[in-house]
Amino acid sequence: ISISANIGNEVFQSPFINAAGVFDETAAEMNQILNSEAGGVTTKSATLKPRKGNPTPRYADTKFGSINSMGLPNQGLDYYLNFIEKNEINKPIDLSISGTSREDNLTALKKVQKSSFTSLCELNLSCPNVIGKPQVGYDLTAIEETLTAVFEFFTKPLGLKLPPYFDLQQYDAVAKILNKYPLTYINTINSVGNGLVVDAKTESVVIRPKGGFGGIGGTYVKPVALANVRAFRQRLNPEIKIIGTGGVKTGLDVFELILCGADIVEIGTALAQEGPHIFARLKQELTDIMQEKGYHQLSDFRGKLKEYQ
Ligand code: RRO
Repeated sequence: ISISANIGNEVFQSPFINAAGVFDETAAEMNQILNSEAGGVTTKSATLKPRKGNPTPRYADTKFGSINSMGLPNQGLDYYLNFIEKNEINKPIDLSISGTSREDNLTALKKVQKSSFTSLCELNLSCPNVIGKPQVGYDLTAIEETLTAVFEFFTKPLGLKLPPYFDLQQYDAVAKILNKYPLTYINTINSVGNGLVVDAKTESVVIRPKGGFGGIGGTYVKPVALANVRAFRQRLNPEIKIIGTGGVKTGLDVFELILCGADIVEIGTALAQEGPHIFARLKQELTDIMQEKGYHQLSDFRGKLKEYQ
């Protein structure tokens, strides 16, 4: 059985990697991902300069997932470019960029364009936690203007990290815009922004920033992730690949996202809770399911979700 998958010119020997923001702020963490059964590594969304992020506590595990308002703590783009340059990494890299303004995103992407980086670059248009900055992914005009500006100079493989959408006409409108550009992939979904978790015992919120509001991940969001992957697969040009992210905890979750059309999947909350050995478990569980169903490769079932006639 092969569980390899391709995005652009990159080959993932296994179809799962860390989601941006989990086990990827420092070189030590990224090396743990690279030394696991993960198919590649994603870097923490980078800004031009290092950032400390929001005040703590800013992440909490909950029964069915997590809530976070990290606020983009990261070591700065140069740190991640340097990590990639200095280490001979033999797995695909998902270099995540998340400037806090369009100008910063363009400056960052110009830097990536000039660098020796050749793997996948992902522009995060969906961070819900930078105080005072709405998610660009919910502003269709801003998406279009950003992409127009980016593709005037950017020629490396580019992906977009999108927020979850909840209306079928939103998918139509977003896909219509994305299909006009030479995107290599999208990554859907980011956390479900600005949820609220309550601790009844203390009668309090569980994270400090923004009065307790934060991005929700984990089991809660799996149906939203499945829907976003499926809806975009039905609408995007076939050349645009899809990274499916949201609520993956088991090999069965990986199977379901691929059935909806994901090329590979990313793991956030479950990786934060279980650590990088989760990838060995996912590999075992996914291959067991494929064996039982008689599938030899991911393309045997990718996107083949059945509907009632
Ligand atoms: O750092 C964060 O607060 C964060 C980011 Br950039 C993001 O894209 N998604 C998220 O849930 N948290």
